Amino acid sequence: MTSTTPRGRWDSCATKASSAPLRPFATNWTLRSKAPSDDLEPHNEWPPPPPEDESALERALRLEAEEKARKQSEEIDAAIDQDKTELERRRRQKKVLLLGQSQSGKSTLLKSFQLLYAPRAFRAEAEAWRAVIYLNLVHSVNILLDVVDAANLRTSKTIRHLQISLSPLRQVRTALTNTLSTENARARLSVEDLDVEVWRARRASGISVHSSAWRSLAKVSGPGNASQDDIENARSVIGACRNDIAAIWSNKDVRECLSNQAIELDSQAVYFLDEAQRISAADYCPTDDDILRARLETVGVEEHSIVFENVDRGQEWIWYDIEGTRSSRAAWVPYFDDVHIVMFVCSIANFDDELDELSGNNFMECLRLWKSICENKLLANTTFFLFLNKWDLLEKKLKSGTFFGAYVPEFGHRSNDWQSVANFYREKYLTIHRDFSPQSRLLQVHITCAIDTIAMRGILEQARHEILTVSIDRMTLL
Ligand SMILES: Nc1nc2c(ncn2[C@@H]2O[C@H](COP(=O)(O)OP(=O)(O)OP(=O)(O)O)[C@@H](O)[C@H]2O)c(=O)[nH]1
Ligand SMILES: [Mg+2]
Repeated sequence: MTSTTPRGRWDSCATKASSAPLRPFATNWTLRSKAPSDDLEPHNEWPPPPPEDESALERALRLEAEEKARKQSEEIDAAIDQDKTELERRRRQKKVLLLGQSQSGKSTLLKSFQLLYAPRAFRAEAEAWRAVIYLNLVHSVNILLDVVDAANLRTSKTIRHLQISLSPLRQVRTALTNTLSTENARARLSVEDLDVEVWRARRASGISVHSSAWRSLAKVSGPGNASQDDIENARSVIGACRNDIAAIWSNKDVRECLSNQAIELDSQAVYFLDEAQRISAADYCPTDDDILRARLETVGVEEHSIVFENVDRGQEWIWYDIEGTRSSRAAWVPYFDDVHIVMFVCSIANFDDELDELSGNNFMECLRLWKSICENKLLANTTFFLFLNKWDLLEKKLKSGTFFGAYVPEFGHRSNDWQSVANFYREKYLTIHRDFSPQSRLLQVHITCAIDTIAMRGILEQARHEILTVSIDRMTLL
């Protein structure tokens, strides 16, 4: 008869089954049976039958050992289940990389996607967007104040009154920027601060705030919290300035100044000034449209997990939203390795932005960027989506008298309407994709207005469907 105690037997079995590490309940477990007829016969039952001559102490020790083994086994089972779930989650996970120039609409596209497929998560962040929306509004008012200062309109009594009454909004802008920013982003904003020449040279915009900082605002609350105090202070100052904000925005001298100084406010600045009365009300809550319009320059790379709440419930897509400035592009490459989908966003409305002498206008710059993405070997097997975005602003620009052909001679004498221009873009981008891709690859092209939630619903649903279910035949093959 074996002289091992029950505990000793368990230890030896655990050692024997070491290929299924430390797993007492594993089905390939082999125990030596105590049957007298065949002492070496294996059997798979656990726990094994107790020895016939077991003492009370041995029994207590055996039961204790068995209980310990059972717990350990359950823990291993749970860990294996967790690993399987995690593996399955990762298998079903899609990784999406958003690429494109700054201000092309990458973050807005992501917001539209989240609004459509994870509306509860989208709306749960509404409170955090409040500070960003206040910042957008006061930033726009400050641009008007800067313009008025530069034009020296002090002769007008109304303007003088507005300059004084709205001056607290300068401190509000600084406080909100500090609340929302990292040091890095703050430095960038201060460079742009108060410089009318900068506004004149390019469109008036540029709110640069690191999102990882501001998103945490949704979670902090309560009196005494510095961030919340700043937001509450902003709310009350903006509320007190409510009528004067409307007054400066509708003032015809101010409008004239803007046009004399060739300052073109961005569409989101116009939106927030138009909506100032509603936003400055004491009971204001950010709407979906406000959130989509809010401008917050992406700094660095942001990773967003979107878990589908309705269709494909539980499925997770990881989005990498990347800063679009020219200087940041080297930082994109590490993300090329591991993504399933590239969504390239191109604004078709700012073809006339002049860059430096070497780069020419923005139309050429964006084509070059698209070419460099197409020919990148790391992305050879990735599915591509191209969003030719901001057709609404393109239409407005062309209707106001800008001739596309003046900036892109190759356009020739085609009709100067947004559809012809958008189709021209489409052809150019398809040709580059065909000529420079390392191998055949799927590409789907959409002409979009990322802030139009109804139109985006159809487009994003089509994109999601193509990614997940539809055969490759329906995609545009090279
Ligand atoms: N009118 C209009 N505005 C748009 C459209 N798409 C985006 N916007 C606005 O354009 C601004 C810039 O969009 P973002 O999504 O922040 O641009 P981005 O590409 O993420 O820019 P970076 O973060 O600087 O790289 C935001 O205020 C958006 O609301 C569009 O199709 N039409
Ligand atoms: Mg962005």
